Amino acid sequence: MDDQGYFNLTAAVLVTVVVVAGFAALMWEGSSASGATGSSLPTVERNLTIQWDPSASSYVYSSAHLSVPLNTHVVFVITNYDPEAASYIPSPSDARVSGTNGATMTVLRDGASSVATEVPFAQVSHTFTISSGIYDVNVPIPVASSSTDPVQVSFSVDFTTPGTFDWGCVILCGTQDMTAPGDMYGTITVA
Ligand SMILES: [Cu+2]
Repeated sequence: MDDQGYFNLTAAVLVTVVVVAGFAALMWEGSSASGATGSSLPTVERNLTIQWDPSASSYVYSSAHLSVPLNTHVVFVITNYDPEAASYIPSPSDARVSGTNGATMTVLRDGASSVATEVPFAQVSHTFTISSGIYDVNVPIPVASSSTDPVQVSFSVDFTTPGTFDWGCVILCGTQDMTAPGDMYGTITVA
């Protein structure tokens, strides 16, 4: 190989390395941003658990009152231990995902993750719903595999308007008092 050929080969390898590295960086950006889909807002995470509460004799959300900073990309992770489906779902839209980034959620069950836009009626356990007019979010939470093998749902919402908004479960899921804070209802403060 003459000098010119060697130079061309070196340049080609260099260009390939730069292109591959750039593409890998793009892929990493996409995969690390958990539902961000291009959001430039800082990300915070909020975790909720739906678990059996002996004193309430029902499954309840772990936190009633949430707060998130204004102008953030909030990733919610909800872990559900309830294996029972709700007895009554008032509207078909209660079983569909709406108002989240991409109008999707990610479901993690038994180590397998999938993106979903709805949950079959017979498998809806609870919902996480905000109907404020400013934030209109509905996420159907599927049943757990068993009471010791939870299902995990994650989704993101960008909060860019301040205020305090109600959230709750909007289906008949068997809990005694649907309006008791800390049970199946609460508030989210954006400030
Ligand atoms: Cu519920």
